[in-house]
Amino acid sequence: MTVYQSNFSVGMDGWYGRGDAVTLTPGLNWLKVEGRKSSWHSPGRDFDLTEGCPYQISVQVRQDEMDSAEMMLSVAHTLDGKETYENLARAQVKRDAWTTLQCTYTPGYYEKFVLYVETVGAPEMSFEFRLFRLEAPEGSEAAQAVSQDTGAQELPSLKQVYADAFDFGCALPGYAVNRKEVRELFLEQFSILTAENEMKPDALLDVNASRKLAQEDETAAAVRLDRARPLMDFAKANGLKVHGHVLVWHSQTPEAFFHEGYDTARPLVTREVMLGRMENYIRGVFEAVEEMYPGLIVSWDVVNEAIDDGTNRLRDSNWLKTVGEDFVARAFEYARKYAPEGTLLYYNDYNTAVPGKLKGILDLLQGLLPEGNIDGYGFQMHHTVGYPSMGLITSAVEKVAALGLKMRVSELDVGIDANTEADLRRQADKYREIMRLVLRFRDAFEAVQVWGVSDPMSWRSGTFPLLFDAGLNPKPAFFAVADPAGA
Ligand code: 9MR
Repeated sequence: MTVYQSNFSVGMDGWYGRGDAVTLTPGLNWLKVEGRKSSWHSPGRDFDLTEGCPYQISVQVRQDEMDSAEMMLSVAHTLDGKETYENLARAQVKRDAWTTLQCTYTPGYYEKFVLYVETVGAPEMSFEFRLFRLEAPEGSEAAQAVSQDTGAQELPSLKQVYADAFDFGCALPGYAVNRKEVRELFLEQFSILTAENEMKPDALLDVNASRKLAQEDETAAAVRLDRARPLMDFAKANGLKVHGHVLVWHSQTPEAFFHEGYDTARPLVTREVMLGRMENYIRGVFEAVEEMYPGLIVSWDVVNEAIDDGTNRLRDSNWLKTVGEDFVARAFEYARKYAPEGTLLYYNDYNTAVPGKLKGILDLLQGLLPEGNIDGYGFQMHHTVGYPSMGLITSAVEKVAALGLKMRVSELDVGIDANTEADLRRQADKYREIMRLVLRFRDAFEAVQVWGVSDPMSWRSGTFPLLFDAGLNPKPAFFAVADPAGA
């Protein structure tokens, strides 16, 4: 477990300059080390380390003065008033590239320990460091000692930051449940989970079983939960809420669903048959979930992305072809009929901030209101730092809010061009502005969900769009979301 972590979002956290003129200045989430005159001049911090405990220590360092500089993580320990030193880890640090120094260190008996970061040569080089982390084995004496100590700088928890306003959640793919560090981070930060792919029709519809049943009854639709189960089990075991995604969608839905005998070589089924299949599928999903996970799913995306980006009317899809224009209304009718009481039913879409598309979405929502089966609208918000502008996003939220529907941000991510400090700052600013907007409408918003835990896990990993980096370290965007009122 992590027994100490510096994220430097709040001050110096006990770090000080070793060497007369050494200064430490806080940056975005790092400390800058300047004024060095000797290779041992360094940032250091006193640690109360337990003898014999195998600590994992890591820190990230960066410099922009040399093509490459060798840097070290070291310890100064004192016994009977005498200070001695050990170099624990070293690495070549290339210009402008955050580089990790890491080691396992098992302290001997000493009265005092100072961990510090120094250079090999390069006595006057300035550098930056961040994410100094100390881990001790679960259950060890050191882990217990430090967990009672308030010295460790905990990361803020997003679900706690927003607890009074709405749920803060995240999409998770099934494979990630096997990663302990992802599970731990998820539980620390998020209160609601969405299966990234495992509850879509191509995961839940059992085509082979449906094909067999269709020999007797063309309207049959068989459902299986196997792909969703690891995620649902994880949520259930840990008291997370689940948001269901998605019942009716043009994409990630087996083509066979729409054909006679579930056979893609045969024609599309009639409206009556497709309505029967839609009802049986929706009923089947609610029944299967209620049987195994009663009360776990608090809300569903009933229909996803029905509006076309070009025409701003219903997109051409198998649903439109078989059922016709009222397929959205029928989906909500059936969802309401079979959903456990209190389940919130959403229409979910992207590009809401694009004025033409917004008009199409508002028309669709307005048409659904009289039947009373829709509870809310989900804004996907797959954005970039440059687009759409906050003005467009604000206007979209205001217009949907005016319909009196509940709202949620269902799939938030903000892409950048490159993983540079400048872009990371702009990304943090955009996230912060979005959270400020959502807070303005906090009475109507039920949840905000980011679409993935860390950048490499994102569906658009090339744009580094999420709150945690490849090492699951919090990015500037994380701290912005955790402190929306900040500067
Ligand atoms: O993140 C999902 C990715 O893993 C899938 O390959 C992709 C396939 O369509 O779907 C992604 O999730 C989408 C979500 O279901 C609906 N809104 C857009 C999301 C990003 O494409």
